[in-house]
Amino acid sequence: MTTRTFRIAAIPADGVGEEVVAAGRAVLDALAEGSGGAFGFAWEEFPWGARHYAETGRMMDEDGLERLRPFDAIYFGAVGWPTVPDHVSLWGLRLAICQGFDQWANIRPVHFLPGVRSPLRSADDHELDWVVVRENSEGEYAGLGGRNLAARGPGGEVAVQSSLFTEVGCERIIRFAFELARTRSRRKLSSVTKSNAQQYGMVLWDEVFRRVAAEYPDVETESVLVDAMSAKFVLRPEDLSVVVASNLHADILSDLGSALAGSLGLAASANLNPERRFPSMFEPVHGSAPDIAGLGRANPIGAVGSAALMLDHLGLPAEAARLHRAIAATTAAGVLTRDVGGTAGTEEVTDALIGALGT
Ligand code: GGG
Repeated sequence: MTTRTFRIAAIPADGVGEEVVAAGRAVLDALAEGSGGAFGFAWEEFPWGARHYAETGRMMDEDGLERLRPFDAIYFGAVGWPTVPDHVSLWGLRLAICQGFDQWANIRPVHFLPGVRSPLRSADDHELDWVVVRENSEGEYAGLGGRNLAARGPGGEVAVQSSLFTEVGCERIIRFAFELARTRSRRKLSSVTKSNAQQYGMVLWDEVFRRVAAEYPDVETESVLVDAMSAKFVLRPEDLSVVVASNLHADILSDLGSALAGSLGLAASANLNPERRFPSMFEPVHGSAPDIAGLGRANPIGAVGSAALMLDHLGLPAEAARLHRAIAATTAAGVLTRDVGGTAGTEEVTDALIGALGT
């Protein structure tokens, strides 16, 4: 039998990131062990994050991207800690990797899990099965702008934060979302902007969307303003399939989506460099949750779902499907952390997931 060993860089980073990455690694190693040697993982852990910042003044080493480049994938935890300003920790690590490796497509699936209570499910028996596609390289997160302390005299500081929308950037993410919509049973793509109020970049986005849509007559489309889409998430969830939006809008909508599915702790994500020139990065949507860090209470399902997205990317779709089945079997059996109404700790859920790998 041919053994394929995948080189994975693990970056637990901050807070509950450590607990959920450890959980995900345990589940992936158990999966590999059960494969009879068909595949395996060679892990290298990078101790970057807020602690590293306290010791070195940097969230990651200066040569960090060079060191990550040879890996098949990056498995990430969460970034952010009260001792470091949030914009410093985010730009110093997570965004440095996403932008440095041109991971321009951020995929955030949202769906119900058996046994998990949702504010939507109690209201009606809707099915929830969406993928939020987030433009991950420009938009509101382009890092453009500046502050002028002296602009208007004492107390009159002025700050400018610009968004960047390029035709190439809009087109590649919109095309990516159309291709994804084509693979789904409901072939529908919803594009989200605020182009009535933001008349340059988001109008460009809308124009590109219309132009690309003409090439996909088999995909139903709609353009919706972000405020209306927030309401639609709650009121007409059954009307959505794939949702594509800018960096900021999709960030907010995907948090709303995972809360509607039951908890942010369940949400998985993939930061993809679709051309595969650089490694892609897989991480739960949630942040570092300082309030519960170190208590063994973090929900590992977002991280394990992200591991499933990583398996798909590595060319192991059957193994990815096994992980998804294990997640559903675990929640259906009522082994749930507190954020979804249970009492189990991270380790108990992890053990249940490993036990359910045969399902
Ligand atoms: N695992 C995701 C994470 O650490 N998120 C922290 C955060 O603040 N992210 C902002 C963003 O996704 O733009």
